[in-house]
Amino acid sequence: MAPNASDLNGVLFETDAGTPDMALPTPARQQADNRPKQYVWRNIILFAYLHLAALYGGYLFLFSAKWQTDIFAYILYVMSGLGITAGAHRLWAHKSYKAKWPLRVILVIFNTIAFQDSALDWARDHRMHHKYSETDADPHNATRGFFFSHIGWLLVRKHPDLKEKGKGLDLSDLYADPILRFQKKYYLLLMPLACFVMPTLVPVYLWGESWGNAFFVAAMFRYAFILNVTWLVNSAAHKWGDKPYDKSIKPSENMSVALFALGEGFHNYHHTFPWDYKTAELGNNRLNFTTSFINFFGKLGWAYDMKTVSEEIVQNRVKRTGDGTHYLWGWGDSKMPQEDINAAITINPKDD
Ligand code: ST9
Ligand code: ZN
Ligand code: ZN
Repeated sequence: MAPNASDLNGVLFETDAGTPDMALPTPARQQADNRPKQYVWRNIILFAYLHLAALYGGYLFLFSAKWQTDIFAYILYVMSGLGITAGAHRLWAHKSYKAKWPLRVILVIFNTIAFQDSALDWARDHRMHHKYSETDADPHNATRGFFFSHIGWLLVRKHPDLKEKGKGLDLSDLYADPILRFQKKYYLLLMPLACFVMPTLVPVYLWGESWGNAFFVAAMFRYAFILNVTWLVNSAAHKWGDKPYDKSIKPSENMSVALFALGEGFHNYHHTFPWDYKTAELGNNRLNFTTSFINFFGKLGWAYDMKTVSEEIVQNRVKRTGDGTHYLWGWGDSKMPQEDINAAITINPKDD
């Protein structure tokens, strides 16, 4: 079944929007059926092992590893995180900006270190997550609960609705990129090298770390940590937080998640305006390292055509569908408390 306006449950690109303030013409619905789950025991066993190994790695991180190994694990976390946020998410899934090939190569390397499957498959699932948000065709449908949207969805077969509706997704832009095709074609070779082998070899050979510390800290602990941070966007940020932009959907503004997810926790904004390269409203850049990263490459000319949403559209949307938690629009806003007005310092005051 091809996607059409009547079965969409969320916008993905501007072209999906049907109102002047960029919403769907029909209200979003939340839905999950009671179909029995088909467990995938291979994944259950592998994820159980990963998390046990990561707990041990966390202990070694604190009490045994060399400081160089800890810093290296942190650098890998940021690099692989950017491969997801700036790469798979904002560039490939949402087309919210464009990148010249050297930046795409950097991002695809970072993305392979993250091992969240090929960027092509990641973007395919993520496009479904936005278009059919919180229905059976959403891979990590949050209406199935915290556990399912966090990790449970990777432990069972996908819902037939997802596979059916997914046939209508347009992925031609992604398949047109030879860099993405190369990553997908050689994924089973490149991914183990980037996510497990390289992170283990570097500490052992460059600063004499033990094999155990290198593997459990820089590979297993770092990998499981970033996976869980990513999954928190699907679970926690679809459950807890304010909804200043659209109160009819589950995605919420979750600052704690944004802090760890390199700026990806402003999820009510993101589901309302998914094509905005900042995934957050202007002013939230303090927690948005990914936006600073893209802006840096923007200055070099490697990132370009960054899309964002005008303040007027955001303001109209906040007024129409927000839950009233949006911060003040500026000086003189009717919600501004009198004590803040009294306490404000005015430089060079002049009555006019
Ligand atoms: C991982 C991914 O963890 C995490 C993604 C999280 C996304 C978060 C988004 C949040 C916003 C961004 C914030 C980023 C923050 C980052 C912070 C960083 C500091 N459309 O999948 P299969 C069809 S991965 C269309 O095998 P099963 C298709 O025909 C972890 N069609 O389904 C396909 O065949 P093919 C490591 C679709 O058999 C066929 O179905 N990876 C779609 O039900 C079979 O597909 C793993 O652990 C679609 N969307 O198995 C692997 N999907 O592919 C986990 C499927 O040939 N995955 N089709 O075209 C699996 O093992 C399996 O997918 C499964 C389902 C068991 C879950
Ligand atoms: Zn979401
Ligand atoms: Zn998204």
